[in-house]
Amino acid sequence: MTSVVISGSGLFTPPHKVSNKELVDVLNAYAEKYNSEHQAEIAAGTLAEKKSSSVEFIEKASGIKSRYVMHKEGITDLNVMHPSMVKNDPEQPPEMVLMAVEAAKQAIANSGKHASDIDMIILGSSNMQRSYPSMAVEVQPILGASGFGFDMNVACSTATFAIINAYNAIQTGNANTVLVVNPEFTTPQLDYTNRDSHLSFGDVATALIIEKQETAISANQFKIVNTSQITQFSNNIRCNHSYVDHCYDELAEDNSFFFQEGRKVFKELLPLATNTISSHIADNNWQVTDVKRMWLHQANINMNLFAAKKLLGREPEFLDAPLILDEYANTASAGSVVAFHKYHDDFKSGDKGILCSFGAGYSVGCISLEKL
Ligand code: CO8
Repeated sequence: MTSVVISGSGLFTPPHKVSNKELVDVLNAYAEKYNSEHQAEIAAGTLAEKKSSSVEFIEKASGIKSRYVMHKEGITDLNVMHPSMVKNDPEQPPEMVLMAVEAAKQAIANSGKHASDIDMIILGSSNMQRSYPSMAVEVQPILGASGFGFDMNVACSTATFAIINAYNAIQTGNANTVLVVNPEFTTPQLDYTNRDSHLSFGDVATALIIEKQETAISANQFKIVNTSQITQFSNNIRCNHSYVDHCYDELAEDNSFFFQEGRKVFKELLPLATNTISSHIADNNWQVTDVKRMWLHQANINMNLFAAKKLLGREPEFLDAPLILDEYANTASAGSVVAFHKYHDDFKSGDKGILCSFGAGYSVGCISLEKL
C-alpha cells in the first residue's frame, strides 16, 4: 500500500464580515414592511405573516455569531437582500475560481511543493458558479498545474469525499500529487428574507495538498490511515433551484436554492454521523481515547457538542472537537477542513485525529489521520 499524506492546507477567508444583528435588523425591517403592505391579505388568510428573527435565537439554536462574505453590499440593504454583484466578464474567471486559487496557493506554499508538481485537481463545492468548463480546469492554468482536473459535488460531504477520491487516485497510480480545493460561495444561494435559513451560511475556500509520503517534503505531514463514506437519501436538505427553471411557464413559490427541514435533519443525521464515526474508529482498531481531535462538520454547535459528548463519553473540551462556526457560520463542505487548518499545529508525531463531514445527502465522510 502506498502511504498517502496531507502535506499542506490553505484557507481563503473573504474580506467582509456580517454579524447576526445586521442580518436580523434587515430581515425584521423586511417583515415589518411586508406585513404592513399585505395587511388585508394576511387578515383574510390568503397570505402568511412574515415572522421576525432574533440574535438570541440564532446564537442559541446554531452557535453562529458571524460569517464572512464575498459581497456584503446588498445583503444588509432592505431594498436588495442578496449579495450585490456585477456580472463578471465571461472571459474572466468567476469568484469561485478566484477563491479556490487563493486557498490553493496557500496550501501549495505550506506543502513546500510547486504548482507544477500537481497532476490532479479536484474542485468540490455544493454548487458550481459555472458548471462548464469544469472550474478545476479553470484553476489549473492559473496555478500552472499539470495533469487533469474535475469538479464534484456531494453537498456537505464534498470535501471529505474529494479527499477520499484523491487518496484512491494516488493508491491506484492515477495521480501523484493532488490539489483538493473547496470554494464554498454559499451566500448567493440564500434567501435573506427567510428567517429559517438567513442565519446559516458564510463564504470560504479551503485547499489541501495530498501526495505520496515518499515525495512529501513538508514538516507537517498527516498520513491518511483509513477512510469511510456513506450516503443515505433524504429530501430534508435540498436545492429547489435548477438550470431548467427558465423552461417552466410558472415557477413554484419556493424555488429557493437552499431548503432544509432543520429539526428533522438534526434528529436523523446525528445518529448516522456518530454511528459512522464509532464504526470507523473500531475499524482502525483504535479506542476513542486514541483520538486527540475530531475536526467535525460545522453546521450547528449543539450537533457538534452532542456528537463529541456521545463519542467521548464525557463533556468535550474545546480542542477535542474545535468549533469554527461561531466565526465562519456553516460553510457547507469546507467546515471540517477549516477546523483542521486552524487546529492542527499542536499535533506531535503519532497523534491521531478524525476529519468528518455530515450533512445533505444524507452523507457522512470520515478520514483518520496520523501526524508523522
Ligand atoms: N428567529 C427566531 N425564531 C426562529 C427563527 C429565527 N431566525 N427561525 C425559526 N424560529 C422559530 C421557529 O419558527 C420555531 O418556532 P415554533 O416553536 O413557534 O414553531 C422555533 O424558533 C424553533 O425552531 P426550530 O425547531 O426550527 O429551531 P431549531 O432549534 O431546530 O434550530 C436550526 C434551527 C438552527 C436550523 C437547527 O435545526 C439546525 O441547525 N439543524 C441542523 C442543520 C444541519 O445540520 N443542516 C445540514 C446543513 S446543510 C449543509 O451543511 C450543506 C448543504 C449544502 C450547502 C448549501 C449552501 C447554501
